[in-house]
Amino acid sequence: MKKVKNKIFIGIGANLKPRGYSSVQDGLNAAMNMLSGYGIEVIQCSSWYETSPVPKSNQPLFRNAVFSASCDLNPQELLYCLNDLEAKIGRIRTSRNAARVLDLDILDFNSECIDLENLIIPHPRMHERAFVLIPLNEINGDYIHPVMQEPILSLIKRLPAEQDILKI
Ligand code: PH2
Ligand code: MG
Ligand code: MG
Repeated sequence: MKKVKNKIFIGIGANLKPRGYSSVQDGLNAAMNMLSGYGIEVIQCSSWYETSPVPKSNQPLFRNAVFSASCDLNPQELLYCLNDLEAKIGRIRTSRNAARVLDLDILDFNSECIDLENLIIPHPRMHERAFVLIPLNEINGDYIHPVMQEPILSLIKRLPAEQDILKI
């Protein structure tokens, strides 16, 4: 019998225009269209948001969204595919919070709690980031953080005030 597919939530963002693309958003749209080539089928994508960098810095503003998707990949394979797609768009990894042409982060995987050497799911900082919680709430208002066991609206209420986020 065929196993049901994994249901995942992914955060997507960027604050630099990739080489060969006309804008930050053009690079993000290209990435969204390349997901199916990895067996990642998008179910629903939130609106796009313009967000201030977290932590606050003089980096350019980000574009962010969150989407749900289905796949047959395990978490490690999924991470490998997302890193490969980031590299295809032209991401070169430098320091942790450096400006980037594409970032694809696994936020949630079947609501499981996963703690591997190179991969922690749910994303360990998602609960403190408006640019994740607000788009996630838009597509899944019933979301409950699998580690904290806290509903998404309650997490949003506890966000620090200084994170600017504007629906485009
Ligand atoms: N990603 C980060 C760090 N800070 N800030 C915003 N607004 N959007 C992001 O996607 C983002 C960030 C690390 O991945
Ligand atoms: Mg990230
Ligand atoms: Mg990342």
